[in-house]
Amino acid sequence: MADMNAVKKMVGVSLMALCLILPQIARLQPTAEPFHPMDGLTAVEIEAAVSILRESGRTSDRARFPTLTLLENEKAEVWSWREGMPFTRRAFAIVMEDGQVFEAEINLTDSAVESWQQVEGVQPRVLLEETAVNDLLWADSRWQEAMSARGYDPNAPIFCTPLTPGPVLPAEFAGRRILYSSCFDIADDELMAFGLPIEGLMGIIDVGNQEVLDVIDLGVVPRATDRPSLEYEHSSRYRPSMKPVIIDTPEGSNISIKGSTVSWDNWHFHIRTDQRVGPVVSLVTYDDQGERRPVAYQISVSEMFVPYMDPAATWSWKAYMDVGEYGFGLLSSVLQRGSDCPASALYLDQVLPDDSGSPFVLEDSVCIFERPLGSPLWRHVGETIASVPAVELVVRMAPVVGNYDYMVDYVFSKAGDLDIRAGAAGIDAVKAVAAQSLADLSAEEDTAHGNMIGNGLVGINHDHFFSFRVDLDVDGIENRAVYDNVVTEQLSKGDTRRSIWRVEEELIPEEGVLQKQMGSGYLRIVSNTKTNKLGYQTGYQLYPGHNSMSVLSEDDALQERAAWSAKPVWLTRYDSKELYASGEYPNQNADVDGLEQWAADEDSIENEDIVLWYTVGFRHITRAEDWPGMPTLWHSFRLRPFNFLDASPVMDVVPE
Ligand SMILES: [Cu+2]
Repeated sequence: MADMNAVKKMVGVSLMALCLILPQIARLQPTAEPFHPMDGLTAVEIEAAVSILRESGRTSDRARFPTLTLLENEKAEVWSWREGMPFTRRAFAIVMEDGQVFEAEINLTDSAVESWQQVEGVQPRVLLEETAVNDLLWADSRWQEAMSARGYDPNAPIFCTPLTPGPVLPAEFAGRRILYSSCFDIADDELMAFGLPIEGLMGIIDVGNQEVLDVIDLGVVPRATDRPSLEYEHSSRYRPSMKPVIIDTPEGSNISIKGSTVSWDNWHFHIRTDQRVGPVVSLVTYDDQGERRPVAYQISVSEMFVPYMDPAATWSWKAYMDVGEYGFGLLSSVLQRGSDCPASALYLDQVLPDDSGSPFVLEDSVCIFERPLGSPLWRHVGETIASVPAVELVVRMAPVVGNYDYMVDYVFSKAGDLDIRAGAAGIDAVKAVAAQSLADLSAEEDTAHGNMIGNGLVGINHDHFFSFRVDLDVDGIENRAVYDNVVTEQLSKGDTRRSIWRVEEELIPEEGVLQKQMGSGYLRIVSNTKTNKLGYQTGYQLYPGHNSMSVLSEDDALQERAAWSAKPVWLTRYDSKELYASGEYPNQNADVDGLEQWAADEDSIENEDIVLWYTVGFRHITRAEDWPGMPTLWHSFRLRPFNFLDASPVMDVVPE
C-alpha cells in the first residue's frame, strides 16, 4: 500500500529535481507535475483520476484499479510538442468493482470522465491483494487433510503461490475469477521460497468470492532432500574474493536528464515506467550533425509467454503471461547498487498506483549508466594506428515475477545501434519427484519432462517468449518495410565460380507475419520521404539475435492465445490501441486476441506508420548449473542504422 508520507515528501522535493542536470545527483525522483506529454502519471494525477471517477458517482471506495495509466496524446501532437507548449493529460483506467469490469478515460486537465463503459467476460490482471491465499486454503477441510498427509499443519512455514490458471478452465468455473495455488516449504530459506515444492497438490480458488472451489491431490511425493539455500553465506566455502572491477565515471556522468528526457551522445529519448509493461522508451531520436532525426516513437515489452511442458494435472495449465497477468512495472524490483547496475549509475524512482488507486514510489527501479565495452568501436592499423573505444548507454529495469528475476535493457551505442535485451535469472520452477538421482528406478519416468537439477527435483522444460513492440518512425511516420533477400546466383560453366549470392530487395506490402527465415536476409524499415546522400531510402535494419520459437501445436489453447510466439517478426500498421501482443485481457482468456487478430485484416503497410513486433525466445532445457540460483542469461536483438546516415557514425569520435 502507498506510503503517503513518502509520496508527499517526494512531491515536495521533486520540484528541485525537475531542473537538475546530472552529474550532480545519482538518484532522480519523480517530478511533481508532468513535464512532458509522455511522462507517467504523477502522484497528484493518480489521486485526481481516482477522485474524478468517484465524484462522478461511477465508483466507490470498493473500486480496484488493475490499470491506471497515462492515456497518451495523439502521436502527431506528441512528435511536434516542444518544451513549454501546453498539453492535455488523460488517464486510462480498468476498474473492478463488485465483480464488474469497466474501462474509463479520464481527462485530468478538465477533470472530466470522457468515456466509461462496462466490459463483459474479462478478467483483468491479478491484484496484489489477491495474492495472499494461504489462509483461504487452510480454511478448507480438503486442504487440511491433504497437507496433513504431507506432514504440514497450519503453523508450518509454507508459501502458497497465486497462479493464473490459463485459458482452459473447467466449465463449472466459467465466469469466476480464478487463481490456482501450489505451495512451497520455506522452513529452511525464505529467499529460495520456490525451492522446495509441496508436490502433487494444488488448490483452485475463486478469489472474487474468496472460496476454495477444489483441491487436486495427485498423491504424496516425498519432500526433496536437496534444500536450496544460500548456505555459502554460513560456510567458509566462498571462493577467494577478487580485487574490485568497476565501471566508474571519475569526471562525472555524460548523461543528462531533464524531467524524464534523457540525452547521451547523439541519442535523445524519454523514459517512463508503466505498471503493465515496465520501462517505456519513447521519442527516440538521433542527433545527426545537429538535426534530431526520429528513429522510434516507442519501444517496450508488450507481453510474455512462459509455457511449461508437463502434462500432470497440477502442471499442464502453467503458461504464464507475466506482463498482462501480473505486471512487469508493478513487480519491478529495487536495483542493487554495484551489482544490478554500477554503483555510479543514475537511479530513478518511479510513481505507480496501487490496486486501490493510491500512488506509491518504486525506489531505484530504473538505472541508467554508461559502460565501456573494453573493445574498439572502430579501429584500423595502417601507417598509424587508430582505435576508438566503445562506450554505450544502458537503461535497465528488473521485474521479479515469482521465481524468475527478469531484466530488460535498452542499450544505445555511439554507432547508432540500439540493442534490446532480455535477461533471466532467479530460480527454476522445480517439481519434486521420487527419484533422487538418475540411478533410481523411477528416474526415467520422473525426468520425462525436464532434467533433474537437484536431488529429487526436476526443472520442468519450458520457454520464455518476450514480445517487444517496436514502433519505429524512421525519419517520420511514413515508412515501408523491405526485406533484403539473399539469393544464390548460378554462374555459367567455365567461370571460376559456379555460384555467388546477390541481394534482391522485396517490399513487404501488408500486415502480418514476416515469412522469412531469420538470418538468411534482413528486414529494414525505411523512410518513404527521405534519402541519404547516395539516394538510398534512410532506414533501420533489424539484426535478429538468438530466438527460439514456440513449437506447441496451433490447436493448443495455450498456444492459440499467444500465436505471436510461433514467429519472430510481425508487422502491423500503427494503431494507438494495439499495445499488447495477446490483447488487453490475457488472464483466463480463451479467445484469440492481439497481434494475430490485428494482422488478420492485412492492412497495407506501404508508406504507412509501421509497428515491428519482435519475439525474443529462449527455450529453457534446464541443467544442474541452474540450481539453485540460475546465472543470468541474456537474449537480444539489434536495430542498426542502414543507409540512415551518409557515412560512418564513428569517424567523429575522438580516438584514445
Ligand atoms: Cu526458464
